Parts: sequence; structure tokens; C-alpha cells
Amino acid sequence: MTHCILLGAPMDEGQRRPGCLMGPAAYRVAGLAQTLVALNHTVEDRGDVLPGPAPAVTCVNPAVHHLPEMVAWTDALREAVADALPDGLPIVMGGDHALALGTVAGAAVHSRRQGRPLFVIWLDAHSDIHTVETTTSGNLHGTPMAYALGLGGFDPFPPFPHPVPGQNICMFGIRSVDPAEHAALQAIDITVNDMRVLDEQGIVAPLRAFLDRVQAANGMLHVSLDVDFLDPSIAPAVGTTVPGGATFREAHLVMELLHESGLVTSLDLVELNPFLDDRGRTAKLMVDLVGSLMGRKVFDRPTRSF
Ligand code: Z70
Ligand code: MN
Ligand code: MN
Ligand code: MN
Repeated sequence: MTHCILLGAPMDEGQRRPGCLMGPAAYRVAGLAQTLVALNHTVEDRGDVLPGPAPAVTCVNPAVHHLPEMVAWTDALREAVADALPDGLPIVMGGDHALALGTVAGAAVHSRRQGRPLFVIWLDAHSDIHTVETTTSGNLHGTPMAYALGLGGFDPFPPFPHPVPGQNICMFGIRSVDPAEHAALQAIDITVNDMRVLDEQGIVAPLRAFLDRVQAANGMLHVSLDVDFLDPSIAPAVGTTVPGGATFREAHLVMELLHESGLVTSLDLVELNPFLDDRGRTAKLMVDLVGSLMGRKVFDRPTRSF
């Protein structure tokens, strides 16, 4: 039984299509809390995180928009996640992926206090490894991985608390990488399981290899689930649809293996845009995936030590 702490992050300034700010409401309507309670977990909905006033900050890249707002969200979410982690499993209901600038920082603060290393699984079509300086779209939802790695080029954000080494990061579902991101990925020791890897090896072997390392290091594990990890045919409610994503069963299998590992300590649900949904099907699928992550299954399997 896990104490699940729901945190809403109603924001969408990390990209240009309005609607993600309705995400927290959609997860509540789709029954996220009820799904967790039905799996015998306890749930505490701490409501929506409220950012402080946006600071008067600027940066060198004129493409970047909503920088002050995003600095304020980053501070507020870092504190909310760091404060929730001693009490249970924070589940952050987004909001676009820029919220991970704050949530991964909060997980890093807590893991340092625990004296345990932080690991991150990034489930996404995109690598989100631009800096504030390299982004050409100016959309800050494309930057949280670079921030977590402690890369330069993040003025005026506060320095990332305790950067996550590339070896502690594993990406799945990747199929859209910009040139500057490609260069960044080449320069770092990081596991990028693009869709080709999933086609050739399936999801099980690469995921178990990573989870083995998390367990061996007694690590904490932050999972960041972007709706566009999923194929748009099953998850249409996202601003940036990229064809060729994870199937229904691949996505559930990831969640089931994560559950069996017992290693997950915090979770982001990002990029759901309820305005683009088809009768709530994407919101419901995301809630069902959280159900699999939190132990829903048809039959018990012998527990496997990772
Ligand atoms: C592109 C950019 C992105 C999510 C789109 C796209 C980034 N690399 N991230 N959707 N979640 O604009 O930087
Ligand atoms: Mn607390
Ligand atoms: Mn993303
Ligand atoms: Mn994405």
C-alpha cells in the first residue's frame, strides 16, 4: 500500500497551444484518485500548486517565451515535490512538460537528503534536452532533461540542485530529436531507447537492464510520462502528435514492470491537453496506465528481483 499525493500543475506556458492547464481537472474527472483507492492505496489530493509572482527575468535567446512564469513554476514545483516525498509518492498532474524543470529538481533535493542517487525514466517522443540557449522553438517544455543534467545555458533559472548524471537517465519512445539535442545526446553517456530499439528488442529487456542498475544503487526513481510517448491513434489529446509511438500493450507493460520493481518514488503525467481529447479517452488511458503502475493486473506473477 502506498500513500499517493496528487499535485495539480495547471500550466501550459511551456509550449504554444493552450489547453494543458485543464489537465489536472481532467485527471480528477477521469477518476485518478478513485483508481488508486480501488487498488488499496491511500490518496491525498493536495490541490493545485500555486506559483509565486513571476520574477522580472530575461535571457539571451529571443525565441524563449514565458520565461518569468516558468521560473516561478519551477520554484513552486521543486518545493512541492521535495515536501511531498517524505510523506508518500507524489503524482504531478500536468500541465506541459516544462513542469519537470521543477519536479525533477524536487526529487533531486529529496534524494540528496536521503543520501540515495536519483534515477529518471523519460517516456516521451522527444528528448527534451534543449537548453534555454539552444531551443529554436522557444518552448521550454523542450528543456527539462538538460536542466536535470546540470548543463549550462539555463540563466536565469536557479542552478539545478544536484544534477542527475547521464548514466542515471533512461529514455523510451524517442522519435523526434532536434539537431542541437542530437549533439547534446552524443556528448553524454545516457541511455536513449528510441522507437527502433523498441521495434527490435521490445520494451522488456532494455527496461529491466535499467531497473537492475537502479536497484543495485539503492536509487530513487522518478518517472516522467509524456502523453506523446503513446501512439497518437490511442492518445490524441496532445499538442505535438508524432506518429509511430508506443502501443497500448507496450505502455501498460512498462507500467507493470515498473510496479513489479517497487522502485518508483515520484511520477509526472504531462502534456495531456483535454481540449483535444476524444470523449476523455486519453485522460482515461493515462489514468489506466497509472493503475498498472500502481499494481492493477489480471493475474499475479511470481515476484522478480530486479
Ligand atoms: C521540440 C522543441 C517537445 C514535448 C514537444 C519539441 C519539444 N524539440 N516536447 N513536445 N513534450 O520545440 O524543442
Ligand atoms: Mn510534508
Ligand atoms: Mn516531453
Ligand atoms: Mn513529447
